[in-house]
Amino acid sequence: MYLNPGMRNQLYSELSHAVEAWKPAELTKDYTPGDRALCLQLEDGTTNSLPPLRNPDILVGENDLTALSYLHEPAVLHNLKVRFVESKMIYTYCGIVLVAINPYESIPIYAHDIIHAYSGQNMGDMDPHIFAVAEEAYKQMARDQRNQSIIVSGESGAGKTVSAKYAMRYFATVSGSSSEANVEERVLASSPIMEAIGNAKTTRNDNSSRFGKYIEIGFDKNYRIIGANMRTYLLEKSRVVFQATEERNYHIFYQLCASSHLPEFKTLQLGSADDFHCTNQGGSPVIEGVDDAKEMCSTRKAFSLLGDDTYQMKLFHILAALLHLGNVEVKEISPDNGHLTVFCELMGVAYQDMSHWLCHRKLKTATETYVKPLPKVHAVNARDALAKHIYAKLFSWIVDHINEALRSAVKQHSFIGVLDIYGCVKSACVLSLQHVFKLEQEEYMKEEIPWTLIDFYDNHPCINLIEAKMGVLDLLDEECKMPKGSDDTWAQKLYNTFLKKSDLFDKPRMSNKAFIILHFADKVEYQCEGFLEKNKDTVNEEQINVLKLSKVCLFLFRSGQTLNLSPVFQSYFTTVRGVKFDPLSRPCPQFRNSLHLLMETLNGTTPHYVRCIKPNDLKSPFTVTTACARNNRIRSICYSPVPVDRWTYQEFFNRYRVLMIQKDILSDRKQTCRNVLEKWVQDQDKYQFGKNKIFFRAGQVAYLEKLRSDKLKKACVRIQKTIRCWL
Ligand code: AOV
Ligand code: MG
Repeated sequence: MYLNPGMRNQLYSELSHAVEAWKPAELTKDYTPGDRALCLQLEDGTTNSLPPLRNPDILVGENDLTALSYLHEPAVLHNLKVRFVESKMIYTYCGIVLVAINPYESIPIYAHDIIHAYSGQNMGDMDPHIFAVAEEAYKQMARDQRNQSIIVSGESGAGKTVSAKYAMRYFATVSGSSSEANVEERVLASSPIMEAIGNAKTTRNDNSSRFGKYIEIGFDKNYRIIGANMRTYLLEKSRVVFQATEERNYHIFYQLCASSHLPEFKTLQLGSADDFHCTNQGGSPVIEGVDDAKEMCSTRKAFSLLGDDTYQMKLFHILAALLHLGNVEVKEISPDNGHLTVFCELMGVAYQDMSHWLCHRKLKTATETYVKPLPKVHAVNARDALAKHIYAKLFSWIVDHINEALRSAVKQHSFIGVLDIYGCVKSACVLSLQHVFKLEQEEYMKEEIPWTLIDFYDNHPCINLIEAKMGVLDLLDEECKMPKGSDDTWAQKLYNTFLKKSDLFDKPRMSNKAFIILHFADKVEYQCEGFLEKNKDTVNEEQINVLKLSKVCLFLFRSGQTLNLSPVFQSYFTTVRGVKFDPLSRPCPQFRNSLHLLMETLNGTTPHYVRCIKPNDLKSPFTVTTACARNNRIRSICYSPVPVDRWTYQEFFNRYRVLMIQKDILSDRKQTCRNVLEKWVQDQDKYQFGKNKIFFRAGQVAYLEKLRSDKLKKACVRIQKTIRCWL
């Protein structure tokens, strides 16, 4: 809780409350320093007691939250509010983590002169900034001869992609290339391309990344930028054929439609995005403040920087073809279906073959092969699966192509990786926490401190329930393979396997087609309907064979990847303390492997963390909605680093000199501090002496501050008296 200064009995504290976030309460008994608890009465008459947790004034507004004696939610919230709302400072440190609050307004702190101001400086000497983190990574790369990574996390719309781009811009600016012309410009050009094909408007973010990206920026032995390489994760393929209300497909489709009048695009036979099923489902084809035609110019410019224009046109052909494919009615395809004709022209495939295989399927038994017409639902699903498959191929082809263009001829000496995930991929979250705790523990070990204060919620049981062998997802895969498997039989298997056996699993009383998973603090009910069909989502191999005969799109299928990339994809909507899983797109073994690879890579680097915070849901500039800022976001900061204060002996000495008398003061600072503390703090468990630092349990700095200010006040009174005597 947070107590306002100056208010005593009429005190509005803020008690945690689910709806209002904080509730008013009154103190029923005066608090005196040293009390272990505050006695409170809420408006409804109930009483409560809480530890006194207000931070001393000198600490409020600090640019490092770990300087707070009490690192709890309201204190963090208050401190961030003071900095963000009152002083318009969006960056604050929390130990080794940079907390970045989305200002939803462009602020003039990213210009070239600011980059140069941060270049070569020490982190502690400058205001917290993404550039300071980037500089730190750059410096440590050279100093420690070690690869670095910047891990950006936070919920959708919090500012991850923006932060990642500024970090990249920092490296491109401070490490201007030597030999190769404009390599830094080309590295930066990868962003507009990836955003055009991998970002879309969602209800939470107008430019939401629908894939995860890890980009390694390569440096030579003089730490000049020489190239880059990226890996992508979890592209949301379903968006290509389906968008929820108010959402859009990938930007590139709207950019193409907005440029359809250009002579070079005439052959694409496009028109308004309203005319295509794949771009009009959300009913909201325009993004406020964005001109898709203009964006197309940037996309094309970026493509041109990274490759030749012929390929660019080929890609646009395929993308336009997908829009036409989405408009093809698959039942009873007539010999002259307009959209299918254009699709076939653009893709360079035979109309006859394509129209046949859009509504038929080849079935193989042990002895014979026969062709069967597809029921309409299956034909629609197969058409959509094809569109998604082509898009995914195109996407990974473009990634490969960019990587090729950014591959350096010069030997790479080291790299800095920037990880920009979407939402918050579960494993990356867990990983980042583990890293933070490891670093904390390392500091204790370095200082030879025996405490283990770390206490954080472990969501492994929940992850296991979903992911482990014979977990929820495995059973889904099994059921998909059963000839008679259905959503209902799957639900039944789940009940048989987990009901009463797992504390985290439950069944709704009134339904046989749903299940409940107890994620941290909240129960989530999942409806089984449609799981199996989505999970199968297989591409019709005959359709792919038709495409492979085409000269236009053969290049997409040349890579070594197997045809049926199991479309079983995933995204994890994660909070640090709980995992919700999205059944429509979930993990395939390949993904799990690539995530392991990512973790291995990250583990080989020195990590730097940026935690982005979305302060409100309305995209209002410099506004914090309390209820919004609570709810895991702030909490995740409070729990990541450990709530312990630490001071070097000299810092402690400087601040609390006033508590010492002449005979306490020795040349040995550590012994001096020991003398003082033994005098003032009885409970020896409240502090620990490390080799270079003192560590305090939460609350001690507040106590010492109180002693200090009392002393100073007394000293003041004495001086005033003395002066009066003189007068
Ligand atoms: P995200 O990457 O975290 O969401 P973005 O980086 O796309 O979020 O940020 C969302 C929007 O917030 C941007 O388009 C900007 O309008 C605004 N914004 C973010 N950071 C800043 C900043 N430093 N200064 C000004 N405006 C900013 V997602 O990708 O949806 O999880 O999947
Ligand atoms: Mg993003």
